[in-house]
Amino acid sequence: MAHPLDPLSADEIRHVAATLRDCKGAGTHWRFASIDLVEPAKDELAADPDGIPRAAEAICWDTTDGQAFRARVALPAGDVTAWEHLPGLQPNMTVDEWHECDEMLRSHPAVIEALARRGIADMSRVLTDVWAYGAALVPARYTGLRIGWSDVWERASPDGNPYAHHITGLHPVVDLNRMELLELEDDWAEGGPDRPGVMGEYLPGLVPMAPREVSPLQVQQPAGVSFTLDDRLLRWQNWELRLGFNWREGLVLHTVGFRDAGRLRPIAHRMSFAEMIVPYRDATPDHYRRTAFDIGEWGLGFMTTSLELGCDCLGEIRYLDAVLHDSRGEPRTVRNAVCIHEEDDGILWKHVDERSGAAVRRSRRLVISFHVTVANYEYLVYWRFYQDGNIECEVRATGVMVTSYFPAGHQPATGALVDQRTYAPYHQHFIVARLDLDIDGEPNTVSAVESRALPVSDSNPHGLALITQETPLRTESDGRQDVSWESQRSWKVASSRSVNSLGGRPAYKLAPGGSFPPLIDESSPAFQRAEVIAHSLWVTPYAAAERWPCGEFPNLSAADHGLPVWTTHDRPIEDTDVVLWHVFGLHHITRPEDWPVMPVDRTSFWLKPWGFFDRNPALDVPPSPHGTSAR
Ligand SMILES: [Cu+2]
Repeated sequence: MAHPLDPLSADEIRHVAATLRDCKGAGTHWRFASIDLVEPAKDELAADPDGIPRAAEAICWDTTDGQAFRARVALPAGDVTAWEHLPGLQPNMTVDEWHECDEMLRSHPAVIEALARRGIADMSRVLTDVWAYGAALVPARYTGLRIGWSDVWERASPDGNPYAHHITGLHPVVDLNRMELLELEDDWAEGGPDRPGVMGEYLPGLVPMAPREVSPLQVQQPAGVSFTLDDRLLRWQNWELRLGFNWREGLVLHTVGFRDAGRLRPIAHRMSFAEMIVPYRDATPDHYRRTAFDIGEWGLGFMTTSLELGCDCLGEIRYLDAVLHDSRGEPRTVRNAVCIHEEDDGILWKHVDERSGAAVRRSRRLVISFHVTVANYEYLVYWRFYQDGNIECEVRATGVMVTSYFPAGHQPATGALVDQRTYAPYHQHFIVARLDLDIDGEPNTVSAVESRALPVSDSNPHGLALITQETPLRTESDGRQDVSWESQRSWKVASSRSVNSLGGRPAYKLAPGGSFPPLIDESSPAFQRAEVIAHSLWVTPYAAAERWPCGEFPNLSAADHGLPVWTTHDRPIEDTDVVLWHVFGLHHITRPEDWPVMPVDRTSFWLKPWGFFDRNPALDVPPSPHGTSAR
């Protein structure tokens, strides 16, 4: 029997699509943007996890008139329990549209002719890449259409890097419902700049260099792994959590707890990435529309790719598949979508004593990861659990940067030169982690903790005294917080009920490591659609419906209908069930070393116990069996 948090099965997906075809006429001319599990609300789950009926929600639209609907379908009965019209809203982009648009454009006479003028005749080496829009940038004559705009790229050889040779100045604008080219922006001029000679390859055989020598490195666990995976319930070194997955957030961590002296203590009810905003900070005609919402527009789950043993993950691996669907409602399985494995992590703790010798413990961590490919870019997501109660969330960005070329002597100031007359625009990757923490259950209070140096005085004659100041965040306006170099601010999420053996409130701290200011004019359409990027932390009281910080439908959006709207009432957040929205990511000032394929850039945040345990919770980690010192 499925657990109420288990993702929809292939049969359930098929059943929902068939039901809506039969009962609502969502047939040939319709697309399914998403078919997803309706997750039970927190109180339902707490009351009786076995008695919760399963249900699905689907967002679908009629491509003939563009009208979108939200459907609820009860499972397994297949009753349509709700059917809501969503006037004026554009569902997320689908992979099918991306492919169908590419096919349409590559066979379109106007595109073929524009490329021929540039001396490009082999359409099998051409790739188009449709992007979603912000409403403010859509020409008024196309308002209301499901509109996209595209780049055109050419591979230098059949297997060459698809994103190495930009056809700068050529941009199709398309109606995705009619799958029609609306117009072809083309700045080609006789005698204009020719395309530069670029070395944009990364595959062996295409790269003009021999591979370096590296000796083999193997990871072995002769006695097997020390975690257990019972369906989707994962247990490892006192940690216990349940793994979810959906089209939008990709991996979801449910009911994360730590077994402490025989008691399972809750830490998080649910953790995931709720939005990713990537504004390109370049006003030139080739790049000004480029603000991606990789989660709300495309979906990390839909973009998830299969992982391969020995390449993506090393050692003793357990995988989970992900079951998704296409825009016709047909299930599609991503094999090995989520990887679970243990890693050695160097030293956990150590002390060398003259008398008793060295006592050393090696740290081990449990890693749960998935990889997404969003057209040219890859995001690799790692949730890591440690023996000392720490949780680390790391994202690595890699793949191929967007580039374009320019006439000699006219390099735009908004990017870095990476190859001959080729530059990569500066851009930012803002990720919004939604952290529904329950430290020792509910309720919790979040405080900002800051370090302050006391002034020199009679009691502080040497100016050494350093104290911390703890400020409880009482309402949502207090909950808007920024990182601070000056005060080394971090945020403490403390239980309002339980007390540790030292008399304090058990807590976890959110230690930011990858936050940066938005550095953007507030009148910018990109900012208007994603006001969440203004702060590194937002705190809200839990509300089941509040899941998408830039709104549920960021595709073609004009404003941010998420956090800025929810928080206008300035609700109390003290002593309640809180949700933290942490904005972190990469401020990507591009550089030649990121070309032609980018070595991973990393960003992360940590959740660290802070009085949650009475002492170092990793005192019981045994010494390594093969160490010469047995201590
Ligand atoms: Cu980047």
